Amino acid sequence: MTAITAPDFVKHQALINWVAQIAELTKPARIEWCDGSQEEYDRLIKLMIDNGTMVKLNQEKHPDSYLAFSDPSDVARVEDRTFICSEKQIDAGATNNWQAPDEMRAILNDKFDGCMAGRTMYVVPFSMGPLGSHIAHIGVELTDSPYVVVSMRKMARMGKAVYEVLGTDGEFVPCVHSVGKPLADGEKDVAWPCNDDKYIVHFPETREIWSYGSGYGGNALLGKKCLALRIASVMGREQGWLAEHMLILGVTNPQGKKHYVAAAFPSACGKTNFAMLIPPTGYEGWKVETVGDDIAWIKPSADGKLYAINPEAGFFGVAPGTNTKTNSNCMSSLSSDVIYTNVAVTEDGEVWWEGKTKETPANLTNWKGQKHDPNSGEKASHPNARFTVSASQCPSIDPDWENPEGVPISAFIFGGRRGDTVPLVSEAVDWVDGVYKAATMGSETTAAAVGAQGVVRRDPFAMLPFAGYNMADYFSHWLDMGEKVGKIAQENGNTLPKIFNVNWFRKDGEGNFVWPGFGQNMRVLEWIIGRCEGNANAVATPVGLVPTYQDLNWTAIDFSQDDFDTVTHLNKDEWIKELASHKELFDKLGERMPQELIDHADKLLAQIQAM
Ligand code: O2Y
Ligand code: MN
Repeated sequence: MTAITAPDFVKHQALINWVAQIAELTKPARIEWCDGSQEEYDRLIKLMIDNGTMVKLNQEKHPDSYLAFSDPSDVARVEDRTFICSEKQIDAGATNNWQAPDEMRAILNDKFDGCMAGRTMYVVPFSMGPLGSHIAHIGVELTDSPYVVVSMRKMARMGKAVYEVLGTDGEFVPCVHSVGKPLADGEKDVAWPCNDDKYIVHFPETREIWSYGSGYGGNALLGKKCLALRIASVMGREQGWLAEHMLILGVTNPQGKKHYVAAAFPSACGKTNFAMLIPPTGYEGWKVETVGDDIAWIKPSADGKLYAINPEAGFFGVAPGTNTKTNSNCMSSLSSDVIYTNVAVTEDGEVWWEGKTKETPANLTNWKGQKHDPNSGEKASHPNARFTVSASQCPSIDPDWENPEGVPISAFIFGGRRGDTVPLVSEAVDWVDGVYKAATMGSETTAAAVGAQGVVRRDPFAMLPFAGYNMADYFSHWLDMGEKVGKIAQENGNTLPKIFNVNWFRKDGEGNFVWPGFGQNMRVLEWIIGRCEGNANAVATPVGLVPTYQDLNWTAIDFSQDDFDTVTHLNKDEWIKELASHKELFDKLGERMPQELIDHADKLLAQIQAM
């Protein structure tokens, strides 16, 4: 093995040996051990501006902010190139791409051999979760992308302090990333190096992540979807906790009583907006605060409560559609120190995206770096254009968002985009019913997704692309947690969080959305909190406990009983079809589907048929 010199602040010999081993394989021109300093960040930003990867934005309008344009072929996560390589295929399950670990290692060895030639290999230590928190975990990403380094500094706790927590023998998840574009001697680099051949690979048993060919988002910032969801979900199952695709928010009522809820939504359901909700007129004295916008790690305490942390330190949010009306807190978060990717830019160096303002500014440069033609029908920013920003800049950030103990969860909320069938809100009658609701979640595809629009795609727990193991086993893990933690909670006079299902997207006969959404979702949140407190009313239906019109607060809104009926009515035929679709999902998930959920489906069908 090539001997390498690590800086004094790295005292972990196994880590140094691993870096040497990966360097021997990938053959970078140099190795840089990142310390997470401002000097390092500024130097890498300058390097990327000089290379043409990024442009500096108007520093008056966007202080310390930059814009990167990716290669047009490298704009989103690549689910069809994402693999869970467990020893046995059944352990990856029906919803994950699988290849035998030995075969995949042979492919990766070939791909990574010399793939960093001519480039710098950066060693990026990061903590998912507050440094030193008992809920946090450490990863080290080796990457040949400076864009990844600067982004990881915003999205995770990155740098020297992580080595202190690691000490001489601390545990870390090894993550290897390459854009897959080696440079020959003297070859000029391109602005956004990447490779058409992409592999996003997870080895759950050895807890390793290997990513090749993409420099974008979830494919390349390996702390996020790869570690904090796919690998962490495996760790959670083994160790008795939950790694979930959930936002976390805190709600305080005018009397000062606070509850935290964790909520899972598939993409294109306004997850970031909900995480940063601003209570509407009529809700003076109420406060909603943000702990996280995407991922929650949830661990039980000794007395059977569930405590959650946001393992991330930043937001990697979708820009299009974000404006001061849809998400004013988010817009304020973007006032400085932001890395934008694939948005459009004005002549004056100001960023723009579809939905930012009503009028499209003149003379835009689009996300491909070309002059935007407003008559072409093409969008100026890519639909998956992103901002990367520290969570600490969010005006609604919760005072406890970095509490190493986490925050206690009172309710889980699961939601999808459904034009029909699914009511505005329903409460599960018990834990099993809640797990069933989450397991059968579905959402209609939108223009932002590949494939047909308006088709219901089942996305259990919003974890379809993120469960690092067999989805049926994942359901069993949730059921087990309910049983084990529920028992401990009961012994200690506590209760498990209640589980709710929401749908902001019901349409009327003309195809119009009826529920106003955004800040008005507060009305549903108030009812949910009321249910947790035991002071809100609900009636039983075949699909759960629901509010009547009188049970929601209609102060300062014109929303009639008829409107309410449109967003809540239950149609027997629609629900019979819905249950048939759940059965299809369960059949697909195969032999490990928990019998408890199959039996629950039968019970629900009988209830619906009796409607
Ligand atoms: O396309 C990407 O690489 C980003 S995907 C993403 C980013 C932030 C939060 N959630 C997601 C997601 O796909 O769920
Ligand atoms: Mn997400």
